[in-house]
Amino acid sequence: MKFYCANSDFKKANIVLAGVPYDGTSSFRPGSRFGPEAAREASYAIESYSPYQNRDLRDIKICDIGDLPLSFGDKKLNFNIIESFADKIIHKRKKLISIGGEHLISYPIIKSFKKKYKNLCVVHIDAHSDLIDSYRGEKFSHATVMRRVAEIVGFKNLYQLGIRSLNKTDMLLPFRDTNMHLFNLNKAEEYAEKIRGLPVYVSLDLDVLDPSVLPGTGTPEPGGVTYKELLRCILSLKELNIVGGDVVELSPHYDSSGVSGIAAAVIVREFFLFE
Ligand SMILES: [Mn+2]
Repeated sequence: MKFYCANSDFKKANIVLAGVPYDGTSSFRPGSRFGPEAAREASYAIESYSPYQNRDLRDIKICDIGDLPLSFGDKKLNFNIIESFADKIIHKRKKLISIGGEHLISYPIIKSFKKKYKNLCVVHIDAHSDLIDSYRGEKFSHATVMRRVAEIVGFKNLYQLGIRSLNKTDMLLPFRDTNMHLFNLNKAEEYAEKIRGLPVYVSLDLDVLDPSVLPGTGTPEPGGVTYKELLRCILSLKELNIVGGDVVELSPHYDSSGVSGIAAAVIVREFFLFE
């Protein structure tokens, strides 16, 4: 199944959508490997037209290339598959939008983008800071991913929003005051002003939403933002030079209503329409 209206030929497409169904380091409950398919399925329940942007998916060329063929257990092998795939898409000058999978999938993708864009900025929207240095002995985990990303792009080029679950030590990081905004998304516009013109990668962990809005995720964290707040934040980034992005941590089986998949599908649609 392809994402709704994402049926362009690869050669003609400006945007490539890829599913990255990996959840090997999920610390609490796995299941995000089923995220990409759930988002695709849910995309048939929404309209191709966005009233927020007055644009329609039918008017743009998106190629859903399906899910990357990943291993369940071999993290390094998966990193290689994901990174070399991203390399190819970037080389072809297409915008890559990925659906996770757990948050760790952002690491090999951002590594690839950083090779191409020396001054890459990352906007990270999430309930969790994902900044600890190692989680239960693992340097590469969905709980450490933004620490690893910061090591690649530089802490000052990482902009965090919506964080409400973190370690006390995160509060002592030198970029805390300028680049880490807690509890809400109110600094999105200010960040956007700062990074205007620079190449930007947006990494969106859906658990930034309140669990009452999006229960279908692996590490739900109460006290989250509303759907409208997230949408407003996303739309405030649309004038930026967004070179790629991901939507991660949709874990559909924890939400029997299916509404989480629909929330993810609308967000992905809005990302597409930035183009
Ligand atoms: Mn998270």
